Amino acid sequence: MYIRKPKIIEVYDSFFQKQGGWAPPGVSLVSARKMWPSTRGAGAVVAVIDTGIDWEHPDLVGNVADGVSFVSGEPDYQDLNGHGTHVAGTIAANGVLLGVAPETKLLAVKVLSKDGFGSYSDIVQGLKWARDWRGAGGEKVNVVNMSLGGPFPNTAMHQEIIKLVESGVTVVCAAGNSGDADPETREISYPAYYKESLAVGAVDLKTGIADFSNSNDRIDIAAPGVDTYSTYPGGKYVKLSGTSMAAPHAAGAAALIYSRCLQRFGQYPSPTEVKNMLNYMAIDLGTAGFDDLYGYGLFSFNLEGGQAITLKAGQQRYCINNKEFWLEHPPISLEGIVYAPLQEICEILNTDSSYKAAEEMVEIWS
Ligand SMILES: [Ca+2]
Ligand SMILES: [Ca+2]
Repeated sequence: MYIRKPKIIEVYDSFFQKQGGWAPPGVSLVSARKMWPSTRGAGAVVAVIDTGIDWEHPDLVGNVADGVSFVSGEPDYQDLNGHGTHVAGTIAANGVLLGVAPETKLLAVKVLSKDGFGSYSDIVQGLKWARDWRGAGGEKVNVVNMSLGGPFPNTAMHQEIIKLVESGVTVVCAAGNSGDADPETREISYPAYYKESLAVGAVDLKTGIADFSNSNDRIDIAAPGVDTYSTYPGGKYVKLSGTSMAAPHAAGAAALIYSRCLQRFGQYPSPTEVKNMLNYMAIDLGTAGFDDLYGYGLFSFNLEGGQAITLKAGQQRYCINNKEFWLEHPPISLEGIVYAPLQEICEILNTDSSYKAAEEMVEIWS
């Protein structure tokens, strides 16, 4: 069982210090901000099964409610790797950088060592700890994020995941990074491939599939997982890539759904309801309908469900579900790939359009 330690592309120490409450492009692409007027994730708890969390990071310190370490030689849940802190920030950073659910509480469940390795028995213990955990007010874990995986199934881990789901917990898993951008070849990783899990593939900020993202018949949804900005130990912010970065976008989205349902209906949704909601709201990408690369598509709180768009270079006219709309700037074609500005894509998809870096262009699928 392992994570691929992603290559750090850039480290930002000072750039973000000047910003305030900045939602990174991935958080914008899943349109988290559309949910924030009703909920920012309060009342939901997400357990991050990973390398621990840097609980002293200024953007995480308010949200890390508890933690535990099952890694021998690492007695506390401080993150000595960086992976878990990055995952945690995408779910619930609340400071200079904002995660998908900035008011959700995090539990740091360390099952992977500073080198990114862990045993199945440690992971099983971590999952059981998350299932048994109760907060001071009787809170329970709503969502488990597992940005980890391996090629072989493990019965004990599977049994524990089944128990979690039966007790009302949504288990969100990274689809895996062994992909080849080819839907015809299947890459399988566990726990993502268990039918009880919510398997998340990665797209880039242009909504194209990440070439490393596993493809198979149990991918649920895709989420941003390329050049993802998030928190890093030592008060830092870095950009990382991997399905490990995509899963926490979905875990944060699930936390928003748990929080909203509690607020609106006085009870939490079932994991099946959460999964159906995430799949329903996904924007259909790639070939029409469910496919092995994108699953049901890019998850976003567009709230319309099931829409697919087709844009053509040089044409301002486009259709969503047979309804006609017009673009301000027609998409352009570069080396055979059609691009449109990210801001316009956000508007078309009815996602958060607050991300306005003019130079960012988005690849258009057709
Ligand atoms: Ca493949
Ligand atoms: Ca599709």
